[in-house]
Amino acid sequence: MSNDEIRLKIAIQKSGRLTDKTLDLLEKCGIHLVRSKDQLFCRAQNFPLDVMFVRDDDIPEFVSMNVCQLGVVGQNVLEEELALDTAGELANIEVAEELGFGKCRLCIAAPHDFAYDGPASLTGKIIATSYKGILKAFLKKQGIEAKMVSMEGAVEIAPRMKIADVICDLVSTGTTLTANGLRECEEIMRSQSVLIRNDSLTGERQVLLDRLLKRMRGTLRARDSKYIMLHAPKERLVEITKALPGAESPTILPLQGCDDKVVVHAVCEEAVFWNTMEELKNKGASAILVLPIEKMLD
Ligand code: PRT
Ligand code: ZN
Repeated sequence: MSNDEIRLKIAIQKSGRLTDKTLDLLEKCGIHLVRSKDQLFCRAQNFPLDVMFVRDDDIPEFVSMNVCQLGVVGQNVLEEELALDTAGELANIEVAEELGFGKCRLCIAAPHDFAYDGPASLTGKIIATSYKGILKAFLKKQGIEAKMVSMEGAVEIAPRMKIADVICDLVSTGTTLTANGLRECEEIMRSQSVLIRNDSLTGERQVLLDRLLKRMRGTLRARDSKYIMLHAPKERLVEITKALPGAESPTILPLQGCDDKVVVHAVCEEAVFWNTMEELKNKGASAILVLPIEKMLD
């Protein structure tokens, strides 16, 4: 391998909620990483990609500085870094793809006895948060004056400790809020993890990114898609194919030894639930098989 081989560098979370899903996505894109536990840098053997393991908060800056051309980070972190970046240094970051995992929402949550009746109820209150940038922009947009207290972790204990009246924090299942006697009052933003890129990629690096993106999109589409096979009576074929969720052009094949039925194969780019299968059966379909799809490439 020559030393001047063009390679891409991607920054991903070293250890946290996004790490396993990001590594899994790379693996499904055919990128094999052999990583020891404390390693901060890893070279993929079968794709010109190097992986840097860092704290998620550092990822936007690394991508902006072209230390890494790519990064995987929650939209919440990206938006927060952008909100704090008054000098516009991060303006060269672009979102290349929404990755669909790490879903959560940034919310205002308050103790049960706090009378919340819209954002105006926050006037003059103290809000504890790790997302001062996003929260400040939200309050400004709503025309509300409130005090913010920065907390880097355990934000949910702030009201009980009398540090703040309410909190602004990430929620996914809501269990943490419930366990701390809080309820969700207002959603400020929805988040999921995204692939970010430096907007100045050109030439061979851009070609590499396009290849990687095609693989990622193929993996992400496959994740949400199913392959359906079934037998359908010819006279109900139109009805049955209409009932297939998110299937554009099914393949229709003859069924050996059976003139009044055909075989239907279709890629459904949506979840296939039991009630869809029951509906298909009620319309006369039989031998219904739903199979997972591993990869897709158009
Ligand atoms: O060390 P490093 O700085 O890299 O990691 P971190 O501690 O800042 O981040 P980490 O690993 O906790 O989260 C990484 C990303 O995962 C976040 O930036 C979000 O994009 C995403 N994510 C998805 C979440 C959650 N869901 C989530 N539930 N991040 C944090 N939480 C926390 C939340 O702050 C609260 O404490 O989980 C608790 C609430 O969870 P529920 O399920 O009880 O509602
Ligand atoms: Zn972090």
